[in-house]
Amino acid sequence: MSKPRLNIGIVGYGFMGRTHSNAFRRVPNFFDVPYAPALKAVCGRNRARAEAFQQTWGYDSVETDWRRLVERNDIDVIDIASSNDTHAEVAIAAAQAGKTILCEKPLGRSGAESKAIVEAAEKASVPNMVWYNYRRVPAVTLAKDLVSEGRLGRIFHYRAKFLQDWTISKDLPQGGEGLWRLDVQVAGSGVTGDLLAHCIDTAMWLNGSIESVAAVTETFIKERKHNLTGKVEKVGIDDASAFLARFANGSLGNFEATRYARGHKALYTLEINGENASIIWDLHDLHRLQYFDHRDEGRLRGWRSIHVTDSDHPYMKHWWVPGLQIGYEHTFVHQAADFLCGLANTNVPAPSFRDAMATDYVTDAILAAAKDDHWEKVKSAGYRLNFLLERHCNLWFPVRPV
Ligand code: SOE
Repeated sequence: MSKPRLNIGIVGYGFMGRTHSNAFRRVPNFFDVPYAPALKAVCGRNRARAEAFQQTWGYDSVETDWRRLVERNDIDVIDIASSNDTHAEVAIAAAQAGKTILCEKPLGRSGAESKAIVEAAEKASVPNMVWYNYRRVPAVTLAKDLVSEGRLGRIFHYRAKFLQDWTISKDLPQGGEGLWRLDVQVAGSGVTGDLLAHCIDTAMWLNGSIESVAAVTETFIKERKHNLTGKVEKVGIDDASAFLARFANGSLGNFEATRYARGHKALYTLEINGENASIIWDLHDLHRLQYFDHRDEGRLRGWRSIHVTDSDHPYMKHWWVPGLQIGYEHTFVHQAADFLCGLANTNVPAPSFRDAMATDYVTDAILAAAKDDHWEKVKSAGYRLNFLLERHCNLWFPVRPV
Protein backbone atom coordinates (compact mmCIF):
# COMPACT_ATOMS: atom_id res chain seq x y z
CA MET A 1 0.00 0.00 0.00
CA SER A 2 1.44 3.39 -0.89
CA LYS A 3 2.01 5.78 1.97
CA PRO A 4 0.69 9.34 2.09
CA ARG A 5 3.24 11.77 0.69
CA LEU A 6 4.61 14.59 2.77
CA ASN A 7 6.08 17.33 0.61
CA ILE A 8 9.10 19.03 2.15
CA GLY A 9 10.13 22.59 1.31
CA ILE A 10 13.51 23.41 2.81
CA VAL A 11 14.86 26.90 3.44
CA GLY A 12 18.67 26.96 3.34
CA TYR A 13 21.29 25.00 1.46
CA GLY A 14 24.22 25.09 3.87
CA PHE A 15 25.58 22.53 6.33
CA MET A 16 22.20 21.95 7.99
CA GLY A 17 20.35 21.90 4.67
CA ARG A 18 22.53 18.92 3.79
CA THR A 19 21.99 17.07 7.08
CA HIS A 20 18.19 17.46 6.86
CA SER A 21 18.00 16.55 3.16
CA ASN A 22 20.13 13.48 3.70
CA ALA A 23 17.85 12.47 6.59
CA PHE A 24 14.69 12.68 4.51
CA ARG A 25 16.27 10.78 1.63
CA ARG A 26 17.55 7.95 3.85
CA VAL A 27 14.70 7.56 6.32
CA PRO A 28 12.27 5.49 4.18
CA ASN A 29 15.09 3.09 3.26
CA PHE A 30 15.72 2.16 6.87
CA PHE A 31 12.59 2.93 8.90
CA ASP A 32 9.04 1.83 8.26
CA VAL A 33 7.75 5.38 8.56
CA PRO A 34 4.06 6.19 8.07
CA TYR A 35 4.66 8.89 5.42
CA ALA A 36 6.69 9.09 2.24
CA PRO A 37 8.72 12.31 2.55
CA ALA A 38 9.26 13.98 -0.83
CA LEU A 39 11.94 16.61 -1.44
CA LYS A 40 9.69 19.09 -3.20
CA ALA A 41 11.49 22.44 -3.14
CA VAL A 42 14.71 24.05 -1.92
CA CYS A 43 14.75 27.77 -1.21
CA GLY A 44 17.83 29.98 -1.09
CA ARG A 45 18.65 33.53 -2.12
CA ASN A 46 21.35 32.54 -4.59
CA ARG A 47 19.61 30.79 -7.51
CA ALA A 48 22.76 29.14 -8.90
CA ARG A 49 23.59 27.64 -5.52
CA ALA A 50 20.01 26.60 -4.89
CA GLU A 51 19.95 24.86 -8.28
CA ALA A 52 23.22 23.09 -7.54
CA PHE A 53 21.71 21.91 -4.23
CA GLN A 54 18.55 20.80 -6.05
CA GLN A 55 20.65 18.65 -8.40
CA THR A 56 22.73 17.11 -5.64
CA TRP A 57 19.83 16.20 -3.37
CA GLY A 58 17.08 15.62 -5.93
CA TYR A 59 14.62 18.41 -5.05
CA ASP A 60 11.83 18.92 -7.62
CA SER A 61 12.00 22.71 -7.72
CA VAL A 62 13.78 25.86 -6.57
CA GLU A 63 12.56 29.06 -4.94
CA THR A 64 14.62 32.15 -4.18
CA ASP A 65 12.07 33.85 -1.90
CA TRP A 66 10.94 31.92 1.18
CA ARG A 67 7.57 33.74 1.06
CA ARG A 68 6.83 32.03 -2.25
CA LEU A 69 7.72 28.69 -0.71
CA VAL A 70 5.44 29.23 2.27
CA GLU A 71 2.53 30.22 -0.02
CA ARG A 72 2.76 27.09 -2.17
CA ASN A 73 -0.18 24.70 -1.80
CA ASP A 74 1.93 21.69 -2.73
CA ILE A 75 4.23 22.10 0.31
CA ASP A 76 3.22 20.33 3.54
CA VAL A 77 6.31 20.87 5.69
CA ILE A 78 8.52 23.95 5.90
CA ASP A 79 11.97 22.89 7.10
CA ILE A 80 14.04 25.88 8.26
CA ALA A 81 17.75 25.19 7.85
CA SER A 82 18.89 28.77 7.32
CA SER A 83 20.72 31.16 9.66
CA ASN A 84 19.23 31.95 13.09
CA ASP A 85 18.03 35.44 12.12
CA THR A 86 15.56 33.93 9.61
CA HIS A 87 13.91 31.40 11.93
CA ALA A 88 11.22 33.60 13.48
CA GLU A 89 10.05 35.32 10.31
CA VAL A 90 9.83 32.11 8.29
CA ALA A 91 8.35 30.00 11.10
CA ILE A 92 5.63 32.53 11.96
CA ALA A 93 4.61 32.89 8.30
CA ALA A 94 4.66 29.11 7.88
CA ALA A 95 2.42 28.71 10.94
CA GLN A 96 -0.02 31.26 9.57
CA ALA A 97 -0.07 29.32 6.29
CA GLY A 98 -0.96 26.15 8.23
CA LYS A 99 2.26 24.28 7.45
CA THR A 100 3.95 21.71 9.63
CA ILE A 101 7.25 23.31 10.66
CA LEU A 102 10.70 21.95 11.36
CA CYS A 103 13.44 24.28 12.50
CA GLU A 104 17.17 23.94 13.04
CA LYS A 105 18.41 24.83 16.56
CA PRO A 106 18.34 27.22 18.31
CA LEU A 107 14.68 28.03 17.72
CA GLY A 108 15.07 31.80 18.21
CA ARG A 109 17.94 34.20 18.87
CA SER A 110 16.39 34.81 22.30
CA GLY A 111 13.62 33.43 24.47
CA ALA A 112 11.36 36.30 23.41
CA GLU A 113 11.82 35.45 19.74
CA SER A 114 11.14 31.78 20.47
CA LYS A 115 8.01 32.70 22.42
CA ALA A 116 6.60 34.54 19.39
CA ILE A 117 7.29 31.43 17.27
CA VAL A 118 5.70 29.09 19.83
CA GLU A 119 2.62 31.29 20.09
CA ALA A 120 2.18 31.38 16.29
CA ALA A 121 2.63 27.61 15.95
CA GLU A 122 0.34 26.77 18.86
CA LYS A 123 -2.32 29.26 17.73
CA ALA A 124 -2.33 27.63 14.29
CA SER A 125 -2.15 24.12 15.87
CA VAL A 126 0.55 23.07 13.44
CA PRO A 127 2.93 20.23 14.34
CA ASN A 128 6.44 21.53 15.01
CA MET A 129 9.85 20.22 15.95
CA VAL A 130 13.41 21.49 16.41
CA TRP A 131 16.35 19.42 15.15
CA TYR A 132 18.20 18.75 18.41
CA ASN A 133 19.89 15.76 16.83
CA TYR A 134 22.16 14.61 19.67
CA ARG A 135 19.17 13.18 21.54
CA ARG A 136 19.08 10.66 18.72
CA VAL A 137 22.56 9.26 19.13
CA PRO A 138 21.69 5.66 20.12
CA ALA A 139 24.01 5.80 23.14
CA VAL A 140 22.36 9.03 24.34
CA THR A 141 18.90 7.55 23.83
CA LEU A 142 20.05 4.50 25.79
CA ALA A 143 21.14 6.88 28.56
CA LYS A 144 17.63 8.34 28.51
CA ASP A 145 16.13 4.85 28.82
CA LEU A 146 18.42 3.98 31.76
CA VAL A 147 17.59 7.22 33.57
CA SER A 148 13.84 6.78 32.90
CA GLU A 149 13.99 3.22 34.25
CA GLY A 150 15.31 4.69 37.51
CA ARG A 151 18.59 2.77 37.35
CA LEU A 152 20.66 5.73 38.46
CA GLY A 153 18.47 6.48 41.47
CA ARG A 154 18.46 10.00 42.80
CA ILE A 155 20.55 12.23 40.53
CA PHE A 156 23.22 14.40 42.18
CA HIS A 157 25.27 15.81 39.28
CA TYR A 158 24.92 16.57 35.59
CA ARG A 159 28.09 17.67 33.75
CA ALA A 160 28.44 18.60 30.10
CA LYS A 161 30.84 20.39 27.80
CA PHE A 162 31.07 21.16 24.11
CA LEU A 163 34.55 22.17 22.97
CA GLN A 164 35.72 23.43 19.58
CA ASP A 165 38.73 25.40 18.32
CA TRP A 166 37.81 26.87 14.93
CA THR A 167 37.65 30.61 15.81
CA ILE A 168 40.99 31.02 17.59
CA SER A 169 42.65 32.94 14.73
CA LYS A 170 42.18 36.70 15.15
CA ASP A 171 42.31 37.00 11.33
CA LEU A 172 39.06 35.06 10.94
CA PRO A 173 36.39 37.54 9.81
CA GLN A 174 32.84 37.65 11.15
CA GLY A 175 29.57 37.60 9.22
CA GLY A 176 28.37 36.46 5.83
CA GLU A 177 27.82 32.95 4.58
CA GLY A 178 29.72 30.35 6.57
CA LEU A 179 30.70 32.80 9.32
CA TRP A 180 27.34 34.18 10.41
CA ARG A 181 27.75 32.28 13.70
CA LEU A 182 30.28 34.97 14.67
CA ASP A 183 27.86 37.84 13.94
CA VAL A 184 25.69 38.49 16.99
CA GLN A 185 22.92 40.16 14.97
CA VAL A 186 22.46 36.98 12.95
CA ALA A 187 23.31 34.31 15.53
CA GLY A 188 21.83 35.90 18.67
CA SER A 189 24.77 34.77 20.81
CA GLY A 190 27.98 32.81 20.47
CA VAL A 191 28.69 29.40 21.95
CA THR A 192 25.84 29.82 24.44
CA GLY A 193 23.13 29.56 21.78
CA ASP A 194 25.15 27.44 19.36
CA LEU A 195 26.83 24.78 21.51
CA LEU A 196 25.48 25.03 25.06
CA ALA A 197 21.98 24.88 23.56
CA HIS A 198 22.72 21.26 22.57
CA CYS A 199 24.01 20.46 26.06
CA ILE A 200 20.96 22.09 27.67
CA ASP A 201 18.47 20.33 25.42
CA THR A 202 19.98 16.93 26.22
CA ALA A 203 20.33 17.79 29.90
CA MET A 204 16.70 18.79 30.34
CA TRP A 205 15.58 15.74 28.36
CA LEU A 206 17.62 13.45 30.63
CA ASN A 207 17.38 15.25 33.94
CA GLY A 208 14.39 17.62 33.87
CA SER A 209 14.15 21.37 33.91
CA ILE A 210 16.79 23.86 35.04
CA GLU A 211 15.62 26.40 37.60
CA SER A 212 18.50 28.83 38.03
CA VAL A 213 22.00 29.50 36.74
CA ALA A 214 25.21 31.39 37.55
CA ALA A 215 27.46 31.99 34.57
CA VAL A 216 30.62 33.45 33.13
CA THR A 217 31.17 34.33 29.44
CA GLU A 218 34.13 35.82 27.59
CA THR A 219 34.83 37.29 24.17
CA PHE A 220 38.53 36.69 23.60
CA ILE A 221 38.80 38.46 20.23
CA LYS A 222 37.07 41.80 20.63
CA GLU A 223 37.11 43.01 17.01
CA ARG A 224 36.99 41.26 13.65
CA LYS A 225 36.60 42.38 10.08
CA HIS A 226 32.98 42.01 8.99
CA ASN A 227 32.59 40.16 5.72
CA LEU A 228 29.56 42.18 4.61
CA THR A 229 30.75 45.72 5.45
CA GLY A 230 34.49 45.16 4.96
CA LYS A 231 35.08 47.13 8.19
CA VAL A 232 36.63 46.03 11.47
CA GLU A 233 33.71 45.79 13.89
CA LYS A 234 33.13 44.94 17.53
CA VAL A 235 32.50 41.26 18.18
CA GLY A 236 29.20 40.78 20.02
CA ILE A 237 29.19 37.04 20.55
CA ASP A 238 30.49 35.06 23.51
CA ASP A 239 33.53 32.94 22.53
CA ALA A 240 33.37 30.88 25.73
CA SER A 241 30.60 30.29 28.24
CA ALA A 242 30.38 28.28 31.43
CA PHE A 243 27.56 27.97 33.91
CA LEU A 244 26.46 26.29 37.09
CA ALA A 245 22.85 25.15 37.33
CA ARG A 246 20.28 23.98 39.79
CA PHE A 247 17.86 21.44 38.35
CA ALA A 248 14.28 21.16 39.58
CA ASN A 249 15.05 17.63 40.86
CA GLY A 250 17.65 19.05 43.26
CA SER A 251 20.73 18.00 41.30
CA LEU A 252 23.57 20.36 40.37
CA GLY A 253 24.76 21.08 36.84
CA ASN A 254 28.12 22.17 35.53
CA PHE A 255 28.40 23.16 31.83
CA GLU A 256 31.07 24.63 29.56
CA ALA A 257 31.35 25.51 25.87
CA THR A 258 34.10 27.23 23.94
CA ARG A 259 35.52 27.64 20.45
CA TYR A 260 38.98 28.21 21.98
CA ALA A 261 39.93 24.71 23.15
CA ARG A 262 42.86 24.00 20.84
CA GLY A 263 42.76 20.42 19.61
CA HIS A 264 39.06 19.88 20.13
CA LYS A 265 36.86 19.95 17.04
CA ALA A 266 33.45 18.95 18.42
CA LEU A 267 33.99 17.38 21.81
CA TYR A 268 30.54 17.10 23.30
CA THR A 269 30.65 15.08 26.51
CA LEU A 270 28.12 14.50 29.25
CA GLU A 271 28.16 12.76 32.61
CA ILE A 272 25.41 12.00 35.09
CA ASN A 273 26.08 10.82 38.64
CA GLY A 274 23.26 9.14 40.49
CA GLU A 275 22.96 7.45 43.85
CA ASN A 276 23.28 3.97 42.30
CA ALA A 277 24.94 4.48 38.96
CA SER A 278 26.74 6.91 36.66
CA ILE A 279 26.79 7.44 32.91
CA ILE A 280 29.39 9.04 30.65
CA TRP A 281 29.06 9.76 26.93
CA ASP A 282 31.48 11.36 24.46
CA LEU A 283 30.62 12.47 20.91
CA HIS A 284 34.10 11.50 19.66
CA ASP A 285 33.32 7.93 20.68
CA LEU A 286 29.61 8.29 20.04
CA HIS A 287 28.61 4.63 19.82
CA ARG A 288 29.85 3.88 23.35
CA LEU A 289 28.08 4.51 26.65
CA GLN A 290 30.13 4.23 29.83
CA TYR A 291 28.06 2.87 32.70
CA PHE A 292 29.01 2.21 36.32
CA ASP A 293 26.56 0.46 38.61
CA HIS A 294 27.41 0.37 42.31
CA ARG A 295 24.95 -2.53 42.78
CA ASP A 296 27.17 -4.86 40.77
CA GLU A 297 28.97 -7.56 42.77
CA GLY A 298 31.88 -5.82 44.53
CA ARG A 299 34.68 -7.93 43.05
CA LEU A 300 33.50 -7.26 39.49
CA ARG A 301 32.34 -3.67 39.94
CA GLY A 302 33.74 -1.23 37.40
CA TRP A 303 32.97 0.96 34.43
CA ARG A 304 31.29 -0.90 31.58
CA SER A 305 31.93 0.37 28.08
CA ILE A 306 28.76 -0.55 26.23
CA HIS A 307 29.13 -0.72 22.45
CA VAL A 308 25.68 0.57 21.55
CA THR A 309 25.33 -1.33 18.27
CA ASP A 310 23.15 -4.31 19.16
CA SER A 311 19.66 -4.86 17.81
CA ASP A 312 18.10 -4.25 21.22
CA HIS A 313 19.77 -0.85 21.47
CA PRO A 314 17.78 2.24 20.45
CA TYR A 315 17.45 2.62 16.66
CA MET A 316 20.13 0.04 15.88
CA LYS A 317 17.94 -2.77 14.57
CA HIS A 318 17.08 -0.51 11.66
CA TRP A 319 20.68 -0.39 10.45
CA TRP A 320 23.28 -3.09 9.87
CA VAL A 321 24.11 -6.22 11.82
CA PRO A 322 25.10 -6.06 15.52
CA GLY A 323 28.54 -4.59 16.11
CA LEU A 324 28.61 -2.32 13.06
CA GLN A 325 28.61 1.37 13.77
CA ILE A 326 26.71 4.40 12.55
CA GLY A 327 27.60 8.09 12.90
CA TYR A 328 26.64 11.76 13.03
CA GLU A 329 24.37 11.87 9.97
CA HIS A 330 22.28 8.98 11.29
CA THR A 331 21.14 11.09 14.24
CA PHE A 332 19.28 13.30 11.76
CA VAL A 333 17.79 10.22 10.07
CA HIS A 334 16.54 9.10 13.49
CA GLN A 335 15.11 12.53 14.12
CA ALA A 336 13.30 12.43 10.76
CA ALA A 337 11.95 8.95 11.65
CA ASP A 338 10.80 10.17 15.06
CA PHE A 339 9.21 13.21 13.45
CA LEU A 340 7.24 11.11 10.93
CA CYS A 341 6.21 8.58 13.57
CA GLY A 342 5.37 11.34 16.06
CA LEU A 343 3.22 13.02 13.45
CA ALA A 344 1.22 9.85 12.90
CA ASN A 345 0.98 8.75 16.52
CA THR A 346 0.53 11.77 18.74
CA ASN A 347 0.85 14.77 16.48
CA VAL A 348 3.49 15.95 18.94
CA PRO A 349 6.95 15.30 17.57
CA ALA A 350 9.73 16.17 20.00
CA PRO A 351 11.49 18.34 20.86
CA SER A 352 8.66 20.72 20.09
CA PHE A 353 9.06 24.46 19.65
CA ARG A 354 7.96 24.81 23.28
CA ASP A 355 10.71 22.45 24.43
CA ALA A 356 13.22 24.43 22.38
CA MET A 357 11.91 27.69 23.86
CA ALA A 358 12.69 26.23 27.31
CA THR A 359 16.29 25.79 26.16
CA ASP A 360 16.36 29.38 24.90
CA TYR A 361 15.07 30.58 28.28
CA VAL A 362 18.09 28.88 29.86
CA THR A 363 20.50 30.48 27.37
CA ASP A 364 18.87 33.88 28.09
CA ALA A 365 19.40 33.30 31.81
CA ILE A 366 23.07 32.36 31.26
CA LEU A 367 23.75 35.56 29.33
CA ALA A 368 21.91 37.66 31.92
CA ALA A 369 23.71 36.00 34.85
CA ALA A 370 27.11 36.46 33.21
CA LYS A 371 26.58 40.20 32.77
CA ASP A 372 26.87 41.02 36.47
CA ASP A 373 27.74 37.78 38.25
CA HIS A 374 24.43 36.88 39.85
CA TRP A 375 22.24 33.78 40.04
CA GLU A 376 19.43 34.14 37.49
CA LYS A 377 16.11 32.31 37.66
CA VAL A 378 15.10 30.59 34.43
CA LYS A 379 11.69 31.53 33.04
CA SER A 380 9.20 28.70 32.96
CA ALA A 381 8.26 27.45 29.51
CA GLY A 382 4.96 26.01 30.73
CA TYR A 383 3.64 22.50 30.54
CA ARG A 384 5.61 20.27 28.23
CA LEU A 385 3.24 17.58 27.12
CA ASN A 386 5.64 15.78 24.88
CA PHE A 387 8.01 14.91 27.71
CA LEU A 388 5.23 12.47 28.59
CA LEU A 389 4.28 11.39 25.12
CA GLU A 390 7.61 10.98 23.48
CA ARG A 391 8.75 7.53 22.50
CA HIS A 392 11.51 6.90 20.08
CA CYS A 393 10.53 5.32 16.83
CA ASN A 394 11.77 1.81 17.39
CA LEU A 395 9.41 1.32 20.29
CA TRP A 396 6.52 1.76 17.89
CA PHE A 397 7.82 -0.04 14.87
CA PRO A 398 8.95 -3.64 14.81
CA VAL A 399 12.19 -4.67 13.18
CA ARG A 400 11.90 -4.34 9.47
CA PRO A 401 13.29 -7.37 7.67
CA VAL A 402 15.78 -6.21 5.05
C1 SOE B 1 29.08 24.89 15.09
O1 SOE B 1 30.36 24.67 14.62
C2 SOE B 1 28.24 23.64 14.92
O2 SOE B 1 28.15 23.36 13.56
C3 SOE B 1 26.84 23.84 15.50
O3 SOE B 1 26.15 24.90 14.87
C4 SOE B 1 26.09 22.54 15.43
O4 SOE B 1 24.81 22.68 15.97
C5 SOE B 1 26.88 21.46 16.17
O5 SOE B 1 26.20 20.25 16.14
C6 SOE B 1 28.25 21.31 15.58
O6 SOE B 1 28.88 22.56 15.59
